[in-house]
This record gives sequence, structure tokens and C-alpha cells, in this order.
Amino acid sequence: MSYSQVQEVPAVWVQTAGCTGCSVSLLNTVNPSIKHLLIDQVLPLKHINLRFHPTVMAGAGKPAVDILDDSVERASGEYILIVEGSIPTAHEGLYGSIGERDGKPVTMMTRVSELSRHASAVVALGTCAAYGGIPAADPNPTGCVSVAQLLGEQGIKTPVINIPGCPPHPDWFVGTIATLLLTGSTGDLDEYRRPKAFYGKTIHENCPRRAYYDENKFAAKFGETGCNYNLGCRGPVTHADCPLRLWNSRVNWCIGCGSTCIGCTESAFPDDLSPLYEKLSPPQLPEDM
Ligand code: FSX
Ligand code: SF4
Repeated sequence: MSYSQVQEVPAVWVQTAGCTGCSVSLLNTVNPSIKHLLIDQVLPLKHINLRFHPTVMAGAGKPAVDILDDSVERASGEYILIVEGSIPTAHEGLYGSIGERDGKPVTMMTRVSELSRHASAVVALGTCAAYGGIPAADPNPTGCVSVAQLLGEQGIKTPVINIPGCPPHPDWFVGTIATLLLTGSTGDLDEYRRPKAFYGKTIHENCPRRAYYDENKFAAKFGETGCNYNLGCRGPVTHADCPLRLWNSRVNWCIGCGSTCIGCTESAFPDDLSPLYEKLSPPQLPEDM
């Protein structure tokens, strides 16, 4: 097979209001490794060409930022846009910019709008991009909004896939990109635009402490045997496959190491799930639990 047969799929990754933890999480991807993800074919004859990523690219300054404009002009409709972080909109987007144009800062809001309009699909990676997350928490002085909200307000119809999590698991991102490359579609999404393959069940449904919950055996303090519901666990209202997939190359996960689930994949995170270490109030359990 000659290399010329391989289809290069351009990808552009921008960071807006967030902590860069989503990028750090992806760098921990194990199978495939980040090197293989970026250099090899993700699927037979399909290769990701990551044209822009603020944290890992070698380029800097104007030549690097020019790639964003070049993508809009010369790869319109071809590239996948990945947005990490929520979008500051207060004061016309004053609170965050990505590069300059004619000597003036280009706001994150403008960049995400321009790039989204010409992308084949937008992946809103992390809870900040998917729902607003921590940067949009009350009182939200910078007017942060999710990617889908910004695109909706601006009438941009490019499909958006949300991969929430603060941070998201690397497999959730890699699996979603593989689906996009394989099928050319977003795959099966839930009402919050999350891939059902990863977010189809609650933490509570697959939790190894579930038997304690069913027997009303609750831990009164961290480290005790039992279910962590009374310590504030949000597993009953949180959708993700963490109990099955585990984290850091299947080493452990939040409840496995004695903590609670804080609900980081939900649109309600953090405001409507706080205070995080108090029992859910009022007790919220799905009806089929
Ligand atoms: Fe947000 Fe990304 Fe939480 Fe951080 O930047 S989803 S704050 S882990 O990493 O957007
Ligand atoms: Fe597990 Fe939390 Fe459900 Fe208890 S409340 S079974 S710790 S997910």
C-alpha cells in the first residue's frame, strides 16, 4: 500500500477557557499511544493530520496562528475542529483571544465561530466546551458559554459532538474520532450530544460498591467500607463508563480509590451538583434505580 493512498484528515485543536487538563488527559492515551494517534493511521487508510494544537505543536507566533486562517480558506468542509474550553462572550469576547489579525487580538469567540462554520464536524472536548463547566460557574463574570450554545446563537449548523468530563477519558475522544473517520457521522448521541457508547449508563449502574447501596450499607466517612452515597457521591445521576473502563491505563478510578463521583460529565456540573461532598439534596435517583 503506498502512502499516497492514505487519506489525511485535517484536525484543528483550539483551547479557550479551561485548564488544559483535557489535552493532558489525551496525552495519557495508552492504546493507541499519542505518538501512534498522531503519526500512524487511526483506521486503515485514514490518518489524522493535526494542524494546530497550542500545547503540543512546535510552531509558535504568527506562522502557527496563520494555519487557522489557512484551514478556513483552503480546507473548508474538510477539517475536524476540536474545541477545549468554554467560550468567553462577555464584553464582546474581551476575556480571551487566539492570535491577532491586522495587529488586533482575535477573540476566542470569533475564532471558534469562524472555524466551526467551515469545519466538517466540531468536537466539544471536556465539560467546559460541552456545557460551560467550571469557567461558566456562577457568577460567570466572563460570560462563558458552551460551544453548542455559541453555535446555536450564531446560526452555525455544523454538527457538534460533546465529550464531557473534567477531564474526559482519552478513550472517549479517540473512539469518537475513530467513529467520525469510519462512518463520516457523529455516531449515536444522547440528548446532550454525548456518544451513547461511552455515556449510555450511569456510574451507579456499574459501580462495584452498588451491592452496599442495595443493602443500605453506607460509609459515614472516607475510607470506610460501604457505598459513598452519604458522602456526596453523584454516581446515581452521572453518565459515563468509568467503572468499566477505569483510568490511567486501567489502574484505578475515582470511587475505586475511595472518593465519590463528582458528576463531572453532566451539564449540571459544577453549580447544580454542589456542594460536591454533601449528600445529593433532594435525593435524586433515576426511577429505574
Ligand atoms: Fe475544562 Fe479542559 Fe475540566 Fe480542565 O481545558 S473540562 S477545566 S479538566 O481541561 O476544559
Ligand atoms: Fe457507587 Fe456512588 Fe452508587 Fe454508591 S452511590 S453505589 S458509591 S455510584
